[in-house]
Amino acid sequence: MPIATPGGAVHLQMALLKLFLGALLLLQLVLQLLAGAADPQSLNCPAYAGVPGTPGHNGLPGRDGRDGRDGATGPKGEKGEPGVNVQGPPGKAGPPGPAGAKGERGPSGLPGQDCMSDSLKSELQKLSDKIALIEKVVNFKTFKKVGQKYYVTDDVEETFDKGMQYCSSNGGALVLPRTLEENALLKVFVSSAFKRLFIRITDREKEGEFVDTDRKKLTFTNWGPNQPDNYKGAQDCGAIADSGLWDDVSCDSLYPIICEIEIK
Ligand SMILES: [Ca+2]
Ligand SMILES: [Ca+2]
Repeated sequence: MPIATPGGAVHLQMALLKLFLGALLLLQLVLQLLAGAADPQSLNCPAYAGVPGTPGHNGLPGRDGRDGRDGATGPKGEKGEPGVNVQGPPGKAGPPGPAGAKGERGPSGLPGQDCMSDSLKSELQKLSDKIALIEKVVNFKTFKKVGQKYYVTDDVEETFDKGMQYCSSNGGALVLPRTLEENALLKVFVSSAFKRLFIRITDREKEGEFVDTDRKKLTFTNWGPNQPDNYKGAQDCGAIADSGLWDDVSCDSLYPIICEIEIK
């Protein structure tokens, strides 16, 4: 037995080292088996991962993604510098200025075109004339309608000729009854003081032949008994009494004047 020699001691140390390394390998194997029992899939994996390979090359860039949603509105930017030689939009209209001085009168224009028909103008003129006459009628103290005529009076007392003028200037004529009805109506104007009033007939042209002042023959008369008698040779104008009967009287007598105004 070479155990007690120095060379034998070296061989013993080497043998113990191999035994220790073998124990370590055995221990590692046992530990791997225990780990494999906990993860059955690892039984098929190699027990040693090996040395890591070299990194692969970078792949090709991916496709562009879709556009994202609009972000929030950013803060207002700073005011820009004023433009150079660029005109901006017109500003708001200012308040109206003070009125200017009145201009001079312009020249007269051409006469306007008359677009109213002659018949319409005629109707308007008739209407205007009627209104004017009715205004005159109602201005009299007393007026009474007789057909298309009005008997009017302001209790004026005049001679025959002045009475004729008075009625004419008022748009009418001295009265002359042409029917018994008109005659009856006219007598109510006769005042008790005068007992008579003038009617528009005369025989100045030919004594005893009474006509109206237009020299037209009378179509209606209502003479009293023995009239006209041309009393004292000085009765050339007609009158009507309160009885309604006619008489010839002096043209210079003063009697109430009744006018008739015809409204056609
Ligand atoms: Ca006479
Ligand atoms: Ca008489």
